[in-house]
Amino acid sequence: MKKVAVIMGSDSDLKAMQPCMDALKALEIPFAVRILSAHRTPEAAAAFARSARDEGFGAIIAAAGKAAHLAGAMAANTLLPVIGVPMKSSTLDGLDALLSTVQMPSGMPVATVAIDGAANAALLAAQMLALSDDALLERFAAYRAAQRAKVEEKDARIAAEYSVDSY
Ligand code: RP5
Repeated sequence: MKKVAVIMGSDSDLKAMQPCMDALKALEIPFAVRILSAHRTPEAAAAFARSARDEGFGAIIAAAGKAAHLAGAMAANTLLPVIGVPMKSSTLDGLDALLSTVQMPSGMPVATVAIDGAANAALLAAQMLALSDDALLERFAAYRAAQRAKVEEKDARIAAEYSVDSY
């Protein structure tokens, strides 16, 4: 099955990205994690993106903070879909990274999730891979069903505890 690449600009992004790895594991999607920077190791980052498809990856998740060009730099060097995760790692609380990641020029899309939206990046990658993987689609549907059941359980509990029929 296709793998997902989880690329981070720095090891300081690792903790915020842990929910991404957790979600990929929960969905039994193989993945690789690398620290590659658009600014500090630009050649290595470009080389990874160029070979990712041949290496068996089906999607790239790129997380970076501050002047976050990593996702865009990945997209520039691959035909694979790239999902950008803006990191909150700055005095601007991630707004800088959000704009740097989402504001791609026409013709070079990056699917940008929320600031620190690590889990959603994994889920979006899962949906991409599930387009051609029925077993993964079933696991993703089960995840959705479990999520729905949790909300329904909370709804029933809160409704019973807080609702008022009459005075
Ligand atoms: C970005 O700069 C990284 O993605 C990280 O979010 C931020 C800070 O990096 P460090 O200075 O902590 O290595 O490139």
